[in-house]
This record gives sequence, C-alpha cells and structure tokens, in this order.
Amino acid sequence: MNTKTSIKVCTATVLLSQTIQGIKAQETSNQRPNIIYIMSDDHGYQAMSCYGSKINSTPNLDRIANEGMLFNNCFVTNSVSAPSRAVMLTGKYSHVNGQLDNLTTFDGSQVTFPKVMQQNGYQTALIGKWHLRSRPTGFDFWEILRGQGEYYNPVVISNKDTVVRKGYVTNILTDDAINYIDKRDKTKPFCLLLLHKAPHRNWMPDSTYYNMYQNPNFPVPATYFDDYSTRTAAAHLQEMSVAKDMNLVGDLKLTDAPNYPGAGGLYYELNRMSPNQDKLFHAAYDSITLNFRKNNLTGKDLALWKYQHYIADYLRCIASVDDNVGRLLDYLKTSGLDKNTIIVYTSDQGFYLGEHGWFDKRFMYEQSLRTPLVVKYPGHTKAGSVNNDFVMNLDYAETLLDIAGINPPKEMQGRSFKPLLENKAVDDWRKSIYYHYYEYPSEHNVKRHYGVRTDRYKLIHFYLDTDDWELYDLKNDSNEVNNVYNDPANAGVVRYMMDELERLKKQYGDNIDDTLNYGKPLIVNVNNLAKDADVKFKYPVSPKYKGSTKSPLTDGIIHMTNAQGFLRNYKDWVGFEQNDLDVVIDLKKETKVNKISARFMDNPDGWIFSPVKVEISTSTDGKTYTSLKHSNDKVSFKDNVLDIYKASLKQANVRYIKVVAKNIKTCPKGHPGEGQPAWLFIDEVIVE
Ligand SMILES: [Ca+2]
Ligand SMILES: [Ca+2]
Repeated sequence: MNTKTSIKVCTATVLLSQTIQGIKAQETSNQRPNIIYIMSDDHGYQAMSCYGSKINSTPNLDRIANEGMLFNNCFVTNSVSAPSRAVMLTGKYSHVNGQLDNLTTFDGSQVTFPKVMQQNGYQTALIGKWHLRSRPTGFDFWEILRGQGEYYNPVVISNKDTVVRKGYVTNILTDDAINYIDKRDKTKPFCLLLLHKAPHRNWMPDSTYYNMYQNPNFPVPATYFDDYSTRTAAAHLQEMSVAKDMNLVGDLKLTDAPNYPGAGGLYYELNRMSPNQDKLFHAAYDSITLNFRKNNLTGKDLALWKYQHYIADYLRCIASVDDNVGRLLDYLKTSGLDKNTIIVYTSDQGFYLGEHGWFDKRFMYEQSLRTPLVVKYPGHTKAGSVNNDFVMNLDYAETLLDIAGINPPKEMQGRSFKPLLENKAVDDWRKSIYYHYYEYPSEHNVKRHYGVRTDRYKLIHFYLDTDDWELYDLKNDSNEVNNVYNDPANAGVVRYMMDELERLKKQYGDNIDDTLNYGKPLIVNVNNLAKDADVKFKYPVSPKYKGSTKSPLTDGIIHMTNAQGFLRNYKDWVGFEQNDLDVVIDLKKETKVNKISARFMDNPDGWIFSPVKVEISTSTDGKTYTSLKHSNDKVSFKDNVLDIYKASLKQANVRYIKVVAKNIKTCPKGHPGEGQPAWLFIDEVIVE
C-alpha cells in the first residue's frame, strides 16, 4: 500500500465516521421531540366541536384531535387558575405544592417539569398568562402577562423589560410563540408553554369577531333554571349565577352606563384601547345596548338575554384562539417541525356555560372538573384516537418528561399517560380521581370541598363553615341535579365511596385536618353593648352590600382575615357607594362606656377605600354631641388593610353614639377605576 492510497482510505474513514456521527446526532434530536403545550384559560369542553359542541365550531383545535388523541375524561385537581397552573408545573396536588388558591404566591424554588427538562438539554420557554405572582423559574426564555392579563394592548413582562404591546392578546402571544420557535437554538429540542388569556372573563373579543353570532340564539342548557332543590348550601350560596351575578356592563358590555356598579370590568379594557379600537368596539356594542334598552327585559327573559350574550362573547374569544392555533399549526407544517413536535391543547380547567345557571368554575361538578385535552404525538398516536381513561392535569409533568425521554422525579404524584397516547391498554390505570378546592371565602363564594369521582359516582364533602355531603349517580343523572346522599338505598355506595375517598387522601397525603387550620377564624363574636341599639343611617346603605344579619353594624360579629388576607365575604359588610357613613346608634338608655371602635376595610383592588376622615362623638340627649379623640390602627394583611378607629372614654355615661366617615367618593387618579364611584365598607361599631 502506498502512502497516497493510505491517506485516501484514512480520509474516507474519517468522512464516514463523521457522517455516522452526524446521523446519530440527527437521530438523537429526532428521538427527543419538541413540545408545544398550549393552555387557554377557562375553555370548557362544551365549546369545542371535537367534544360535540352544540354552540360553536373549532376546526383548528379539532385538527389536533384528528391527527392525535382526544381525552374524554381529563380532570383537574383544584378547578381554579393559579392552583391548576401550579399542579401542571409540579405534578403535585395543591396541598403539596402550596398553591391552594389564586391569592398565594407560587414557590418557584420547587421542582417543576420545565426545570427538569432544562437540566436535561431542552431549551424551555414560557409565553402568556402566568398568574403565579412569583417570577417564572426553569425557563430559558419567558414573557408573561401582568396578573390576569389584559385583552387589549396588554402589559407584557419579561426578564428584560415591561412593555405595553399594541394589539389583541391572543394574536400577540401567537406571534411571539412563532417568533420564538423561529429564532430558537436549533441544536436543541425545545419545550414551549403557550398560555392564552382567552377566553377568561370579561370575554373581550378581537374586533375581527365582533360580528360573529349576531342576534345570538344558542341552545339553552337543560339546567339553566336549576333551583338546586336537592343540593346542599354551597350551590344555593354561590355567587356565579349568570342571571344574578353577571354584570350588565362589566361583563355584558352595555355601553351607556359607565357609572353602573361593577362597570369597571369593562372600562378597565376600554380605557386601554386606542381610539380606533374604541371606535370599532362601540360600533358593535352600542347597537346591542340600544336594542337591550328598547326591549326592557325582566325575569326569565333578562336571564336568557344574559346567557345568549355571555355565550356570544365567550365564543368570539374562542374563535380567536382557534384561528391562532391554526396559524401556529400551519407554521409548524411549513417549517417541517410538525413531524417531530408534540402539540398539547388543554385549558386550566373547565367552565360553566350556563349549566346550573352559572358561569365560572370551582365546583367539583362535571363542567368545571373536566377539562378539554387533545394531544398530537406524531409517529406514536394513531390519528383520530379517543381515550376514556381517567387522566388528570396532575399527569402532565410526568407525561411530558416521559415523552422527552427523561425520568420524572419520584416526588411527582401523577402518572405518565404516554402508553395511553401510544394506544396501549394499561390494566392498572386509575379508576377514581381525588379533588380538593380551597379558595373560600372569596370571589364567587364557592365553599371549600373535596371529593372522589369514579366512572359511575361522585361523592363531595363541603366543609369549613358547613358539613354537607352530596352523592351523584352520573349514569342516571348526568346533569347532577339529584343529590342522592341521603337515600337509604345508596348506603352501600356511600360506604364504598367513603372508603375510596380515604384511600386517595392517604395516597396523596392530604390531611384535611391540617388544611382546616389553614385559615384563621373567619368571624369572631365580640361583646358589643350596642347589640340591641337602634341604628339610623343618614345616607343610604348600598342595597348590594347591606350585611347578612338584621343589624350588621352592631350585631357583635366582626370579620377576620384568613391566611389569604381576605376580609371578605363582602356580603357580610355594610357598603356605601360614594355615600358617607353617617350613623347614630341609640343605646336606648344611658350606659357606662369605656371604648368605641369602628372597623373599616381598605381594599383598593375592590374599589374599597379607607375613609378620608372619621369623627366619633357621643351624647346623652341626642342633641349635644362631644367629639372624641381617637387613634387609628391600620392592620395590614396580604391584600387587605383593616382600618380600626378607637376612642377611649373611661366609664362615661353615653346614650347616643355618632360615627361619621367621609367616603373618598371617586377612585383616585391612576387607579383602574379612576373617576368611578368609590366604596366605603364597615363591619362593626363596637361599644365596650
Ligand atoms: Ca382559569
Ligand atoms: Ca358586624
């Protein structure tokens, strides 16, 4: 062999080995697929055509199902935004990851699936609604919406800056997702979380869709006028009724009443709009408003009008999500990425679209317990598959890690459903699911509860300030209108479900007794000498917040905050819309008094402000009043301030007590409700 040949052979070998290595590298990256996890906010499965929607069509979301798998029984562990997001990231129940409700701050130091992916060579990105308060961890790139996010010209926060972006939120987030994928490091697989704000309340559509669903006439759910006759207290006391709690201006966008209580929900968005966006909005909604005023609807007709217009806006927001998902799918196809990219589409929970007369979520009933889930897993899932196994948002972390070829951390509490995606039967798959909801007292007033669901039955326990059980036979009562817990015929079923509940509580380490102590007492009884006094207000109390007892200002019940910093339930407080508090309390006879205190709420997020001035005075004849010196203690909680004015008297003889508190009148400059009516809230004048 001469030298020349030898060199040639040698070069060929090097070339060959380089080529093999190249193929290997390519194969490795082929085996490690890209992941795009798309989650919208509050998208109920009833509004997806692949789930048999009777009210809309979602051709692009259906594409994911048609090319992949649709899950008929995907459940969440705690049906509300921030907790659901924390479960998705950590693969752990709320009582383990600490995010019990929307008000706590997520502990970002804990293990999440994006972090584990990052440590295993994935580039990770987060775009959209975060809602966990703490800064995102585990992402190479992130940009999030502020708080709940805005529909128009949203504020977008990233690790670099905070900017107001021009345009409509769903379009912006999709643009950014495509832009991210386009500019990513192409040597590594990526995992992108694209978290849409839509179709969250107050359902502001993109102007492109304003003309969809004109004169809406959607089928009305069979339970829209549900009277909850077999249900326990929780269903009766909720505040998420379309007829009662949905705001005609803030939610349903009547354009002629900017001072209507609750209008702020709408004006917050309108005030963000450019003149042209505002013009387009009014062009669409002014005529709806005119028609509404002309018809003067009341009772059932009004309730139905509200349903129709709620659903129309909700679906307009979803049309925009659907089109944008289509745009992303088209981009993946054009770029060839579709062959090795998993697409997940889901929602953070389900949503009531008029079932039981409701909007919102929270309850363990089907519409909010179940969430849509469609997954495209190219090369692994038979196109158009349907799965009926019980999967949960608890499983997402482990499933995605499994798909990426990474062993999930042992501490995660779900289970990978990759075998289900591969159309394999799994004999020991779970046959029941465990649920636990905590956010109470809070918005929508849904009591705390936990429960278990099997394919046939659902057992729910409402607790904390109540002790109520409900049982549903889902086979014979799919609408969940017959609570059969007390039917002796079901004693055996109840026993079986109780056992199953105990088993799951143990399995997931949920000690309910511990979580009972999670909040401080919600109400406290105090000795109030004014308990039987006559109370006269100079200016009217708002009919919306007039307290929940006969004489709320002097009933001896004061409201404490729980660990969430909530001084609510608002309904227990006495509220004044723009009015001052000017009250005379007549003890009906001269009484020795040592101390008088007045407790106010300061919660500017709820448009409730501390009084600008307080005067406490006493009298023996009801004519001549002596003004008292008082102290002012402000007690801060997470989101609320309790503002207590206290005057000491030292055994003075008193018959009449006058408390005057000046309302700030309008929300101050820079507040989202700038110029709108401000509220004054008081819960007790304590006379000791
Ligand atoms: Ca949500
Ligand atoms: Ca009270």
